[in-house]
Amino acid sequence: MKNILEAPFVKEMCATTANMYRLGWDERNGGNISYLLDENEVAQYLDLNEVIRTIPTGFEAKELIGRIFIVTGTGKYFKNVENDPENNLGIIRIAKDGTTAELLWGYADGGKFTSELPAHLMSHVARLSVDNENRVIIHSHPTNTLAMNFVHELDEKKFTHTLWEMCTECIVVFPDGVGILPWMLCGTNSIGETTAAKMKEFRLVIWGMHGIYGAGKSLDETFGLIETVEKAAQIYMLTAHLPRINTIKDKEMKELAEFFGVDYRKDFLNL
Ligand code: 2HA
Ligand code: ZN
Repeated sequence: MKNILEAPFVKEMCATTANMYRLGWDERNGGNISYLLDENEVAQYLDLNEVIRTIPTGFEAKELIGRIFIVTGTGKYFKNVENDPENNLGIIRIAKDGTTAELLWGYADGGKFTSELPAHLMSHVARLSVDNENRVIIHSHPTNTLAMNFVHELDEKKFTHTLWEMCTECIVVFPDGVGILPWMLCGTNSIGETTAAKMKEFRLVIWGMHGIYGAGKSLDETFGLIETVEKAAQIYMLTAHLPRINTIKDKEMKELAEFFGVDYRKDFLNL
């Protein structure tokens, strides 16, 4: 059996959480990540018949029975993952009943998965229904994206349009735009269901005045999506109070989307 601490998926979780912490997006226990793993890959590092303990999830995820995820721990700090993965991360498998998580590794101090597991697992189900290669869900509190929530209308078309206008590459990176939920109580099945419903249409979903959810095929791709939104939001926050002299025009955004061959939200442009 290979050393789990050397597994690429553990190292990637360490690198991603460390990057996000240093970018200032994940203060204290803010943010959480879940990453769907390949069973055969995990079997090189862990005995899949050895369940350390079982933890109820509080909801049913029939579509994910038998699936294995690495997930950040509840109450844990992104700041600490890199130096202590075994306490701050866990590898869980959704048991045959669909409502129990079987712990295969991690949460060594008796902890458990993030309180946002409902939003994560329901989002995995939603994304997998439209893209069977989706593996990652990331939740984070990126500073400028959050700041923008307080000064910009929380309307999906208007918010996406503003972000697209801020960086030339935005419409190419997230042509599907950004979904938005109003402020809601977090950590509940209800916000999980609402997030997942949006995730059928968008890979990025803003939780009003809280943070953002991103979905993708890999940690890199999902991180990159959030990073691009955050960069656009930063440009917006640096310029929103200044007279706008130049702007990327809607016909230029259309030109970009067509040149790069992306399927973009045409109804989010004003042409
Ligand atoms: O896990 O970010 O939304 C901490 C959070 C909850
Ligand atoms: Zn949060």
